[in-house]
Amino acid sequence: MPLIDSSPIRQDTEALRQRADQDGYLLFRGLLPANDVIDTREQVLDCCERHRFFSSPIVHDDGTMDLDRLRAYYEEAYRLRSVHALPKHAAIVDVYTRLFGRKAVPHARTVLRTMPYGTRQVWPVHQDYLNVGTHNEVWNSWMPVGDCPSDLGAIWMLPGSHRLGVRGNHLLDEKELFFEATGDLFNHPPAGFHWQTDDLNTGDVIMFNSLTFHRGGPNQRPDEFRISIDNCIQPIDTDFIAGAFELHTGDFGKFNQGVGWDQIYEEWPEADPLKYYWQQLDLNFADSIAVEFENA
Ligand SMILES: O=C(O)CCC(=O)C(=O)O
Repeated sequence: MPLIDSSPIRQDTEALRQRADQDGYLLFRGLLPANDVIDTREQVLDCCERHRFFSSPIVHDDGTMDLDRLRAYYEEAYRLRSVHALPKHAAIVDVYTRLFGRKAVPHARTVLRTMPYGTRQVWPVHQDYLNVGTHNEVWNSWMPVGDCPSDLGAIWMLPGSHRLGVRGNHLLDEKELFFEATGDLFNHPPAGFHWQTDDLNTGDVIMFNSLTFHRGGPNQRPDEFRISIDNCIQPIDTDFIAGAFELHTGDFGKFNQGVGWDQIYEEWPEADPLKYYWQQLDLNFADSIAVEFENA
């Protein structure tokens, strides 16, 4: 089933809120200027090239990725200003300002994902509150960095599932953590909802509530990488966790170790307003909520 494009109701606050309440996600086709996305894509692909991703595969025979090479690449790509700027584009923030009815503050912890063909290390079904440590009006924006047909491994949504609230999650062991090559899921999506995805194009952005169940899709295109960025955001007067303004350390918790924003910003313009922007804001911080696992 295709995802619904909310572009026609983008300026209609009431309609936006109703759809957000009903579906737990909002897709906007062509929200970002294509040039900005293409420029980011070129910089990321250059980085892939420098790390020989195209000439020397980074996926092992068992479907796991070569984490040492992925880390070296990620730590370089994470310094690209456009990787951080794209998901904080005014067009995105404006939608959230309308949706929340007050200032929306993006997390600094941008996530760049570079998914090779053949890996089984694909995100399984989850709700983002697990990662963001809170769920009070937190949303995530997911954008392909370039065209992303569904077989390149777009994102899958379970519309309406946010209405279930916080659900017990299974703690997955190493073997279960990701899709197997068959695409079977190991986590347990709630019953009564229907998975939806779509071909996504340059400039499209999917926004979803941190309680909406979703998952990544496996990249089934040999020789191509699925490149995407995701970035959470929440209203200024809600509680933030400190991690929202820390560097993303990779899905395996071992990237960007011993690195701080000063290093990330090294090549950025000196008076760049994107640097440490959250320090200018009066924000409340709280501890992460305790996540309970049914099988812990
Ligand atoms: O990009 C993916 O494959 C998964 C992304 C995801 O789960 C997220 O952004 O929370």
